[in-house]
Amino acid sequence: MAPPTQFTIPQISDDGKEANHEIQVEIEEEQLSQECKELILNLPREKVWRTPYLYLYQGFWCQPTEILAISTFQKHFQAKDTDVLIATVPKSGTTWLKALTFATLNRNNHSPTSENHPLLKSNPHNLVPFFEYTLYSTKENVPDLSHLPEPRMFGTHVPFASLPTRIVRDTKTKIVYICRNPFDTFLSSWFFCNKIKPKSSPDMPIEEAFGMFCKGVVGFGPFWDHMLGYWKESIERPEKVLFLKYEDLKEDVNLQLKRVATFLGCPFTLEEENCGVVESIVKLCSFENMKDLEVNKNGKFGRNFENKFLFRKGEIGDWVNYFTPSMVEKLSKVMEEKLHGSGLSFRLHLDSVVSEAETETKLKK
Ligand code: PAP
Repeated sequence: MAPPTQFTIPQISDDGKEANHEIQVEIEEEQLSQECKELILNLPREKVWRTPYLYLYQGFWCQPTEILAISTFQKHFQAKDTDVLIATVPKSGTTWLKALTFATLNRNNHSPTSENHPLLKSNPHNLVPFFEYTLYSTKENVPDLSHLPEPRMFGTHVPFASLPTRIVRDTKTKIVYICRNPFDTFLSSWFFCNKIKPKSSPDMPIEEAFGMFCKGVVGFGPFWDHMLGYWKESIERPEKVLFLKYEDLKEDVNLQLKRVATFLGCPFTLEEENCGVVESIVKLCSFENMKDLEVNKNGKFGRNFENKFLFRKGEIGDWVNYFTPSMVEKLSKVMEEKLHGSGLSFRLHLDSVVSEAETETKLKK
């Protein structure tokens, strides 16, 4: 059987020479096409920490290289009815959901108990490639994806409103979305950014990163717009968008996996359930299993990011160990203000579901 397609993107070195902010800006702008430079010059921007600036593009914040990739993706991607898109807020369970979906859709080709399963050799980001980081990451690179085996699986952090109509309207492409309570999402993101930053840059103080997060100035944010875009669509078109939460997967991943399989038109049969296929996929994709794989301990993806940084704790509620009372109060207020009335709520601890209206009161107890 042919091995699954692996996707990689060009590496850029991090030798610690990114001397200062201005030089970094120049290097970055130098590498961009004229078209992109002009586009960026007219966009609102905010100075951030890991990269020189984030730009407000189509209502969300991202880096210049991402803008270029996203606009190429928007122009060129040809969707198919059988495509599956894993859409996520960064640091909300992307790696996990990609693994679960890949294993589920390929279970007839690759038994989840096989010693040669692709997920034992490859990181999920290489098996389910991102549009913006992998497939359209360079301006010369407009890939021909038409020959990939179906169903094709792709990943993206792009907000719903910026997905091309070919995905959203013109085809039956299915979208599985995951997000996570913003407390843990922020914390996971802060840890990750401190790990992948150039060695020469100082660590980002948590208060500073948190301030930007609460203002919405974070990659692909504001987080509330990101969540609400997919949330509303999942309510209006449940056959198009399946909306998942990291906390629900943590609580009962078997149940959520069955929902994913049914949504994607390949429900588990009774026989499969009796044979333990669901459990085998869950075990294969578990945090403990994936974290200990050689590829995830020593492999790299994207721009020299180490796979091991994708596996930190994998828990709900680690934020309690880092947030000060004022941080709790601030983010609770942001959630209340931005999510109020939407019906979207999050589990902040293992043992409680906290709605946006209740968040502040509960946390003060
Ligand atoms: P990405 O946006 O960079 O792809 P993403 O996979 O969405 O990252 O999120 C990483 C988080 O998912 C990490 O959370 P933590 O920092 O709070 O620990 C990571 O540990 C967690 N994670 C990764 N794989 C799994 C898994 N198999 N099961 C549960 N959680 C996981």
